[in-house]
Amino acid sequence: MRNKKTIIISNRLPLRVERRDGELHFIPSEGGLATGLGSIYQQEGNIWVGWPGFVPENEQEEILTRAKLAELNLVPVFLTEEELQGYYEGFSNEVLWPIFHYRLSYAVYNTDNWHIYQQVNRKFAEAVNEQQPGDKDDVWIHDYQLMLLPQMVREQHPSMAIGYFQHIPFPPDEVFRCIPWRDELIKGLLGADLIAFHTYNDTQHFLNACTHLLGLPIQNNCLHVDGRSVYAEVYPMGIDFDKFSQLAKSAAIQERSREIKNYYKNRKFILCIDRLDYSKGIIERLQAYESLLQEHPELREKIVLYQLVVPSRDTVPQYRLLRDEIDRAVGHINSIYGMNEWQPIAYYYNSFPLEELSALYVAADVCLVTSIRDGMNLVCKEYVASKEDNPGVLVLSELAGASKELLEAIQVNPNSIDQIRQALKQAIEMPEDEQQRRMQDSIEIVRKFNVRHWVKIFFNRLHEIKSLQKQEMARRVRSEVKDSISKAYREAKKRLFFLDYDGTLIGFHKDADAASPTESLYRTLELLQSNPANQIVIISGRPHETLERWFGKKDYFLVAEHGAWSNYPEHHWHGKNHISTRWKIPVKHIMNKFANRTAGAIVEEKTYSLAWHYRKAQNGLGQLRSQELVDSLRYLIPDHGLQLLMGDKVIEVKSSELNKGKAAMEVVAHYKPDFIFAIGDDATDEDMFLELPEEAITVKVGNKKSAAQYYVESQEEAVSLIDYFATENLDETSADNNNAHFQKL
Ligand code: GDG
Repeated sequence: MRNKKTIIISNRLPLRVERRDGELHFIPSEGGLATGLGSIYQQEGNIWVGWPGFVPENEQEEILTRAKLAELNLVPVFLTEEELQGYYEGFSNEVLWPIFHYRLSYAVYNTDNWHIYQQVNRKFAEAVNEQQPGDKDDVWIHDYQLMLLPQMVREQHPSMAIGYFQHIPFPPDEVFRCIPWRDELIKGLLGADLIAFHTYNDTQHFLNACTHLLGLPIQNNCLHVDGRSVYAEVYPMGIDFDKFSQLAKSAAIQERSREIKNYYKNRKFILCIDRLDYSKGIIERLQAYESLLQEHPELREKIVLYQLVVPSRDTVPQYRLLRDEIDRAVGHINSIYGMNEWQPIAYYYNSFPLEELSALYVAADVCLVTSIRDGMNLVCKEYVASKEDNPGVLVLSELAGASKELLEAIQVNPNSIDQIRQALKQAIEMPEDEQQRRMQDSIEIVRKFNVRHWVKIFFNRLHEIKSLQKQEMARRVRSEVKDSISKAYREAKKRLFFLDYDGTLIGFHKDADAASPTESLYRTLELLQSNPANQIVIISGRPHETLERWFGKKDYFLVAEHGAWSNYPEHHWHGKNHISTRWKIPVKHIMNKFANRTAGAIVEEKTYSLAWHYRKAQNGLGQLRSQELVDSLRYLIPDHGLQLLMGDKVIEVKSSELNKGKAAMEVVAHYKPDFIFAIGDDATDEDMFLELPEEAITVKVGNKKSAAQYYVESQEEAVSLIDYFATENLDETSADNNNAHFQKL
């Protein structure tokens, strides 16, 4: 039997390429992601798909490369110069990166680059396909360069477990909206089953984009996409804690750290490590450092700022400009404030071995992270992990994802030079016992939520989601479920069909009056009712006058206003006259007050209920006002024996003596059926699902939490299920022409 396989996909493969003695050598990367996923992709059968970095175009070498990479379980996706330019530099780094880091003015929208981004995502999808994955395999896609890939993989493998993790922030939907291709990007992500981010805010921003831009229904953090439940969740990435902590304790690193300190004459050592990027707030930090030297001349010669900038993306114009700007700022500060024996800033534009990084972390009295925006920021966690045995203070931007976890760091707004300056002063002067206490809390967090833990909980959740989806599939009305319902249908002689109206028989209309029955709906209902063994009950919250207008001439039983009115058995309307309506005065007053504040909201008065509709109100505002309305109404509810219903874009208040459950049971008591079918989409239909006898077949429209046994995905599917029963009549009539049993009915 074929083993289950895990496929990791990211823009870059986790390796470094070195040419020694004329031969290419591939050295696995030591980066956080590579370490965390090492235990997964290095297992036999598993693979990591990505761009290997430079590869000479000559084919012979390409074959050689493939063979060597295969030994490391790595599958290369080779990219041409043009592809790299359009997909990576052009689209990923000149549209997605700036927008996702709130730098709207840096974005360069170029349609050709968008097409190349699509094309390269497709290329990655083909590379995955070449691995001939099975539907039981797991795929984990990483980061913003591959936002379209989840859906591309999904199209080929409908039931595969697909996870996506975004390492950079997700912006508020109003910012995300600026991207001309925003809908396609979200749809691409929604191919995944689990879409994860570093922080709660990123997750909320993504969910808002799904509802505000695509109008997708959402329940907590779950979206329903083509019949599949997709979850957006928070998984803050960790680091390899043990590696950094053990390195920091090793004799060699301790020794190197002492050398560094001595070299800088045991001055207070402030460490900054960043990839060259405008999101890291390097310029702002240098300004804050200058302001510290200006405001506190007594600190001159007593401190040193060690700034390591790792070269990155320097072919993108913004990055080249930034590099020049840093050069100028460092030169300016060193030339103005420096003295013979003292340079205020030690600046390196370079990449160092991990051991050197570790020695710097150990040596640093302060680690200063001032990202203007950062998905997580691993540098600050690496610093914390290196501080088990020696004191240190972390100054951390509140706009880095890590700030949500490292609450004991001194947190600063990176745009405030004053705050950074004050934080630096506080850090430099912090007593050692306070340093230790604060650092200890951070250490515990970084230790526990390390990168292996992150990988483990992500995969556990992905598998859990897959099994939730399977359970949902079992509840979904598909052919097997239909077969078993059909069997019960055929065996019955007296059947009742409870059909909710809005959202079930007819789709959602902004204008409630426009939702009148269509010709085809009339035909379906007529066909169903034409079997003498079938009785339709239209059970709705609508006023009885409306139901009378639409269905008064039919033989259906009609139940209006959640049971306040009904027209059976004699086909004339009677209401529940004993029910008090005194409560309507205060409730109407409150509802009117809110309708006057909310354009598009209206109050509907029915005999025994009041409804506050906000279908036509501004998206989001209607929701907010409806919540305020519910809060204002709450105190009236128990005193007057009322029930408050939160339906689809409507808040309804009615006497609790009335509900669809009680109304349906009255019909059952009168009609005595041997087959009951009930279908509805709303909270009001839940009463019906709960009260009907256990053997009733209850169906919810939409895959939401419900007391119903089954669900159909959409209103259209609801009608086609009813149509299925209606056509069943035809089969039955022809099949049973010779059947005395049915002819009797
Ligand atoms: C993205 C998100 C998110 C740095 N200099 C050297 C070196 N490094 C290593 C650090 C650290 C890594 O590079 C940088 O990670 P960050 O998290 O700080 O930033 P990004 O590269 O922008 O990463 C970020 C991250 O993805 C993970 O999800 O945290 O928000 O932007 O590990 O140690 N490593 C070596 N030499 C150096 O000179 N060997």
